[in-house]
Amino acid sequence: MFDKVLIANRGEIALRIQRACKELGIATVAVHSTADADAMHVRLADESVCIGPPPAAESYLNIPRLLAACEITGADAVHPGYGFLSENARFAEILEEHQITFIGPTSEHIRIMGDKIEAKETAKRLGIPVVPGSDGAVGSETEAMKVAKGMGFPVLIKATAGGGGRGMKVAHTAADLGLALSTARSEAKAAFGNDAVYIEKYLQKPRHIEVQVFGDGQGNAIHLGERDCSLQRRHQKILEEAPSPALNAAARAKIGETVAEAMRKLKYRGAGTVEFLFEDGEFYFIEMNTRLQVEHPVTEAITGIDLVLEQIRIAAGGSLSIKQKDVQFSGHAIECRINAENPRTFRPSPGQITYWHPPGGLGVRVDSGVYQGYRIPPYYDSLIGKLIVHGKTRTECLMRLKRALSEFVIDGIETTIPLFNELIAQPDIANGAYDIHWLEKYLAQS
Ligand code: MV4
Repeated sequence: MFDKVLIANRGEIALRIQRACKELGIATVAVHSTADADAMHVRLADESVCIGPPPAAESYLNIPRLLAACEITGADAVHPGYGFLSENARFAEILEEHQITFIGPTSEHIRIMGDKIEAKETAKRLGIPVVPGSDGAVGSETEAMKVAKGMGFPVLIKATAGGGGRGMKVAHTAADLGLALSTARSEAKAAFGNDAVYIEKYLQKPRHIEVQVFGDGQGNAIHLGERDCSLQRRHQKILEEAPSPALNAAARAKIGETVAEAMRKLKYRGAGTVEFLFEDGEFYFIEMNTRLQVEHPVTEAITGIDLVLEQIRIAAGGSLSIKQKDVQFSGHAIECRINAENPRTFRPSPGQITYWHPPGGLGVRVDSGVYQGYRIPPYYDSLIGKLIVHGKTRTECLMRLKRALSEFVIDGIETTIPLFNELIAQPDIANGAYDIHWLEKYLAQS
């Protein structure tokens, strides 16, 4: 087992990782920019290293500085969290070259899944259902038109170097295709330095359902059920839940086992999330995330499994401590992302938290790195905490969520809490009847 883990992240996920390390008796190193010197995880770490000024490029994304922090402190492993360098294959490679363990998948698997065309081809080869579309990248407009007409419009053009909604363009008719193709290509070139694009049939009312997987790197893998992440605004998840209200037990078992078997074949190591669109009872692979996700606590709530403990054990060469038959799903969980933003305009609202009172009670968890008096810096994303609520049923979970939200007091800044009070009162949300467009339609009409 590791002696010392450097946590290459900040905010709530840095504290979350620190908790798992402490439970395993592992010393922790916090790295921080000058803007995060007062962060909770820095205060609670065994050691801390200031790695630079606020800009992420000069701190949390700066590989030489992170490597230097490892060498100064003698850290023998790094946990990247999510975002920042968590899916940077080169970072994983460099750490391994310095005999420092990257707590995550192999750099090869990170690289494969980071290229969306290669990820889709790999998924298809492993038996995972994918969205109908082009066979790899499309070249000329003529080729694109042939593929599009073969599938029928509308179609979606995606950048292979994109992901998470970046570099996508819809072509509703043949007349739109040329412009959509050239725009997608030029935007991909500008954003990612790679203008390769592919085409897919555009699914118009899907849900976004992702399956949590865990592999030990030796050909064993299990799935931990799914999460429904359809409530999104501009590709930012707002609320996530497990299990999905749209799946029955048969669909859940089928997609879970399909994904687990694919990860066994791949010899995947660590935590991973396979993303699907779900429409008319069918699953369609869109992407795989080779990292721990923000919304992992809803899976922890319904399975009782600590995903970060498992990540650390696997990275230290351990085998999976659970077999598929041991995975039991119990109840229902919902996570609300509490952002320091105006609940209507979503304009960031950094500043000092003058009063902080999180909710408690049975089935209520708050993952946050802030505290009363803490000053939220304006440099990073606006997530200040996650409210995760668990109940025996979805109805009980919603009751508890409503109560927990009513208890949550955050003064001094604006937050998205009022939005959640509104949303859980909407019949579609109460009934779980929403797709990926529901929230933006709701916000547009309210
Ligand atoms: C799609 C799609 C419809 N049809 N692909 C958005 C980000 C990335 N995960 C893939 N995304 C989509 N891919 C096809 N063929 C719709 C989306 C999409 C979306 C997907 C999941 C959650 C929210 C979304 C919001 C807009 C578009």
